[in-house]
Amino acid sequence: MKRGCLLVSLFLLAAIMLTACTTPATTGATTTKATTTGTTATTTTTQAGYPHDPNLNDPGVIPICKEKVTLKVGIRENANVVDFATNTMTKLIEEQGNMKLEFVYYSAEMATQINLVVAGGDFKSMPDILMLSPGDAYVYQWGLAGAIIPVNEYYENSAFHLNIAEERTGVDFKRMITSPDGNYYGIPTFNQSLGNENPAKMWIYKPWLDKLSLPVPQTTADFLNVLKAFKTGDPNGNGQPDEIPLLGLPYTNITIAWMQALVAPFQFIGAGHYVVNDGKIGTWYNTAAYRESLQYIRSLFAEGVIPDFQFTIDRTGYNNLASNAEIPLLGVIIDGSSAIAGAIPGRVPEYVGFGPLKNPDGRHYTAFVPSVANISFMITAACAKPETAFRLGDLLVSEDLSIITRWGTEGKHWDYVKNSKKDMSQMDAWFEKAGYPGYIVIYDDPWGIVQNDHWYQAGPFIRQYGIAAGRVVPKDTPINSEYMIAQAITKYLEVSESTSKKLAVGKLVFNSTELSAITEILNSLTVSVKENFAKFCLGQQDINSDAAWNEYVKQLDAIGLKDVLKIVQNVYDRMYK
Ligand SMILES: [Ca+2]
Repeated sequence: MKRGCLLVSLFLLAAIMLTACTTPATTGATTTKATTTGTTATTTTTQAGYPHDPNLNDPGVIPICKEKVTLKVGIRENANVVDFATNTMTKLIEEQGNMKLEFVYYSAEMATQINLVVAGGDFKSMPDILMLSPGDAYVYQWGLAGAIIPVNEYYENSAFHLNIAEERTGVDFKRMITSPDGNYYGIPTFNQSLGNENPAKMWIYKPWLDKLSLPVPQTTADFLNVLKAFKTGDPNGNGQPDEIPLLGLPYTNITIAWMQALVAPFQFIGAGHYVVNDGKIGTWYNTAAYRESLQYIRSLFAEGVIPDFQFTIDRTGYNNLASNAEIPLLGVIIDGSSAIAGAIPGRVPEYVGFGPLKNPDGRHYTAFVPSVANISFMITAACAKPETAFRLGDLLVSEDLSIITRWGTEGKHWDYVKNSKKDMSQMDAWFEKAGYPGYIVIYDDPWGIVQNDHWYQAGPFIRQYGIAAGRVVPKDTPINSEYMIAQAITKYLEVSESTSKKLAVGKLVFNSTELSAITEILNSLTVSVKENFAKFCLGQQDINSDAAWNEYVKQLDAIGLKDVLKIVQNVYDRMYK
């Protein structure tokens, strides 16, 4: 009881602090832990008079149900989970919920299987709950068909952990799961990831800078000079002009890290097509600023500091050059993924993070790609206890279970740092400088193996930045991709926060009419943007020629760019205005 009271006080204190605080970056370090045991003194948004299912305790009270309730849960089979029915996480949930979970298994094609049932109209044959992320189009389609139910009133009256999750993340993720009819048809997975949100991070080979007595470049102009010096100064010392100053990963999508990093000093760029400016939807790839970035990138190709084979190299070719055993060949690597260190074995500590590059005229952006929430828990029309089912989903997004579903049993596989069984003086928090102090300690990571401790992230969970970024590691942990990201990211976070976040378009939920109107046009636009990017970079089209540029812009309009932007504007207004 004492623990419950303390936790409630902490929660209230945290809630007050969060109310007073409007900087999203600081909410990652929130230590709110609000599962209360056997007490009714909880804070909820429950409205007096809402006719709750009488078998339910107040939101946030454990157990959820007064009398035990059985729920049928539709879930994908997972070869890495021995048996959901006997799983340790299941047992914990059944205890906290006073529930019995009966699993109904589907194949990897679960979305297609469910869609067939929905089309057949036999909703009552479905389990009470569907745990999968079928994508917004299916969610809305199934909701309109009446196969899954809207849960807006439960968000309003019966949510507990969802409300705390909103405080933990500092994001109103409900916006991202709002269907075109205004309904929420489920509970989401929302995983805030610093690394993924900032995909175009840069590392430079420090021994070459030292050899040539050059400082770490800050601006686009510095950067060009450094790359030229790498090309001509033989910094690897073998007497051969074999240095590749900059080589990026193969250009496969409409954006790729190296391109984003080089466009960003001129024009904000995200991961897809759109940019928002004071509520107006546009794109990055038809602006005068993008043209300037192309002029800059063309100059890098013209100087030979990015090789022309950038546009033909594949991943194997890239890896071979990056990991060349005898002598280092690559000056700068640009990547967003957790595979960075794997590409440069033996040289990881020698590549130091830098950027984002500043434009000498003062422009400074990062490529910023906001984390999105996707529905991964739906209650079907077959469910006789929908509010109880909702409470199960609400429980799953509690901080504890959101960690458990990835890292296993608390106290055995991991602990919050405050409960650590390790000597914390021997542990490092790599992201502390970026604003994320140590938060959890992992003893033994049951991932990538067959196990029966957790659900392998099936179903919903919500994790704020501070969880993954707050993993502490033993001081003798070898430098790896995580370390590289931690070492590079602080400056990216600052610039994202100050200039780029507000230009990034978050999740857009389309209806099927909108989706079918834009899909083919977007595919054609992607092809055109990619082809023309390559041609301008390689000098096959002259970016300094107004005629060539105007022709490119005209081509985009002919494909239907304006039509797409008009539809997307409507969707954006519907969701965010
Ligand atoms: Ca050389």
